Amino acid sequence: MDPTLARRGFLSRLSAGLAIPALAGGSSCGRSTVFAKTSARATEQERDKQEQSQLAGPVSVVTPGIETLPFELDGAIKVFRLRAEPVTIRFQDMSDSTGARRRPIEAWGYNGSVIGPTIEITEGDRVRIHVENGLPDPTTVHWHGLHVPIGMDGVAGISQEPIPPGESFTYEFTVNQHGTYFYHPHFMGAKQVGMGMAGFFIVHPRNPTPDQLVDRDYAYFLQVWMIHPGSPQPDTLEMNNFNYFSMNGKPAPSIVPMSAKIGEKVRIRVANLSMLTHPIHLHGHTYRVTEYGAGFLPPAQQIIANTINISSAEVRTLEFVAGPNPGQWVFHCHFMHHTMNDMHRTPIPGSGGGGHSGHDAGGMHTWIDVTET
Ligand SMILES: [Cu+2]
Repeated sequence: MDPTLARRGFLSRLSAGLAIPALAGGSSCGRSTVFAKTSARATEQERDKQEQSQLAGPVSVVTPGIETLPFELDGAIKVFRLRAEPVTIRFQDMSDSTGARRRPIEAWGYNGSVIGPTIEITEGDRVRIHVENGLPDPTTVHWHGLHVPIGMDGVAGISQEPIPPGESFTYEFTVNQHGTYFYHPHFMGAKQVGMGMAGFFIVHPRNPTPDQLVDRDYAYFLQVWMIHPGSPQPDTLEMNNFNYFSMNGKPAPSIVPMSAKIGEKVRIRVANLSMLTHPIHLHGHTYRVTEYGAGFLPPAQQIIANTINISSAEVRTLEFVAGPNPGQWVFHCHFMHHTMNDMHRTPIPGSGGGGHSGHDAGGMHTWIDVTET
């Protein structure tokens, strides 16, 4: 089958309302198992999922370690459910020299996950999103970058009253744009975003051109944290100093990595909702920056690079052909202090991939496993 037609077929099915399979790897709730095994298993499952998707056409977005939010159909309306709630996640406890211990972090997220599950739709879709507030504080949800009616913009005190604890609010709007967007609270933002609340909102183009199609489509969300010694709670008053740096709610070596075969076209969508800028670097490849978080850039405005700064509330979408050299090519923030956990240099024994003895870094540091077959 013509791969372009196959991909378009998939997008049609996506818009027709087939639920997207959840990514293996589960929520970001704590795991005290050996992370190397966890990561390897997640990678295998993710590879299986992607290969199955390829048979049917294009791939859906994979947010490594984070589920894609399922939906129900009410006529043509895609109905999603988000519950804002406290979520205990686990970061490396660097007081443990074996690297095995994890410390609980009392974060806030959605549906038991930090970051929240990824919403994935197609341009032209109408969505209804029921938001239940399971937090002790009021909250709202803002749809960052989407052209919604003012009453759906989620800004407390401006476009709606905040949702009290225990109550709900329903957002409904039609999305007539494509690109990589995200959702986050717009009530007590410094606190609630700082507690971890955010998630991807990804919109596929209704009629993609062949150059907008890829074989692997990944998404990573950047966050920073200040977790004081002995405290499980993020310090959301901190403005300058942070000691944990996460991608999809986990610092390395717990970040679920990517994979691709040589010759496959890979897309990585990176969103940053932290208080810092992150220069994101990929080894062994040159990527094309195809999006600044508002849909595809015209080709003449796309640039090539191997490192690009992503400032707060920005998105950069990077595309490249995997290879020609196989290997585990690391993908990380190049502020080296952002590749540490709690100001400690790793490696952590037993945490590496590919048979190596240990992961060389913490923080915002993962890789893409490029293989021959
Ligand atoms: Cu950084």
